[in-house]
Amino acid sequence: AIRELEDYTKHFLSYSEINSFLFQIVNLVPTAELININKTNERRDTYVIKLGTPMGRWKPAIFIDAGIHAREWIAPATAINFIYQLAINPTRDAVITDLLRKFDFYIAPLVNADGYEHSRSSTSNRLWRKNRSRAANSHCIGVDINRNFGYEWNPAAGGSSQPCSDLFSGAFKFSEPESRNLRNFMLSKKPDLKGYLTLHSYGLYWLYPWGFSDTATAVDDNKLRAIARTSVNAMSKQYTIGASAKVLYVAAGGSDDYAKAVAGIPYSYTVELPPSSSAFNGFILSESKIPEIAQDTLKGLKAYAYSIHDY
Ligand code: ING
Ligand code: ZN
Repeated sequence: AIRELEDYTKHFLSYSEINSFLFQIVNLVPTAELININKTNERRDTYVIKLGTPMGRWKPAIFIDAGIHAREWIAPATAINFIYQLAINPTRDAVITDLLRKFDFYIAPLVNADGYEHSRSSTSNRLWRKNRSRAANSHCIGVDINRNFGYEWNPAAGGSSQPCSDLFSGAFKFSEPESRNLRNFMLSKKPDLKGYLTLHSYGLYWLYPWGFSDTATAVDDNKLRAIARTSVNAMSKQYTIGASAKVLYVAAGGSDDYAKAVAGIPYSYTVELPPSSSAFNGFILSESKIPEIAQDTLKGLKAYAYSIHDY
């Protein structure tokens, strides 16, 4: 269905609705650009939208993605709200105007469109996490895209070598188009990218590398923690901050570790959106929660952007 532009921000959209939204934004906003970062396993196109005020000189950039995991519907919804607020700036927010002059924002609202559509389909599994690729020697489907990235890839560290596991790391690093698409995009924008936020749910965590080991500490751990602290202090929800393997669990092959270690993005974070970790079935949220969650997270994004700008 054709929706009013603002209406797109209030619902859990389908893949095709997300694309309609993106196409309308680039038609409306002369400085917005759409980049097709290639197809998913089931051959859906994956888009990144670029938003920023051209300043006639180099600017640092922030890359935000969402929807690596199929069932975490609040993540793409939050990314759609970010795009709307940055592209349209309906409240003429001076902070947004300023940030668009300081940075280019690249936002990929739906990385794993195949898994997302599977999770949306009434005849399937709402709690599907992985993509939809078929393993070579198994009847099981899907790889966990956040275990498939190539830095310190290791199924034994918080992933799995079993195709039937929800945490299947893939047969080898970057076996999946969805992780390769993100990798290729990050590498193509190197060295512009200064920040990376990957939106997940749930639990209220603002996490930074490393995920691959709970005994490894990033050389700039103090800085990563200070930026996380500044980001979460701007929000009303009570987020926990820390290195992901230390405060949550060990998980090798995540996009944030790769972004920092290989793509050279210094300030790389995984954001676990609401609800809190104590929620029952926290992947399933009412659409009525989208605006408040998105508005609160936008405050975190603004604080994050200013914080990394000054480092
Ligand atoms: N959580 C992340 C996961 O992929 C994570 C948490 C990210 C752990 C990065 C370690 C490194 O398991 C969700 N909700 O997907
Ligand atoms: Zn996730």
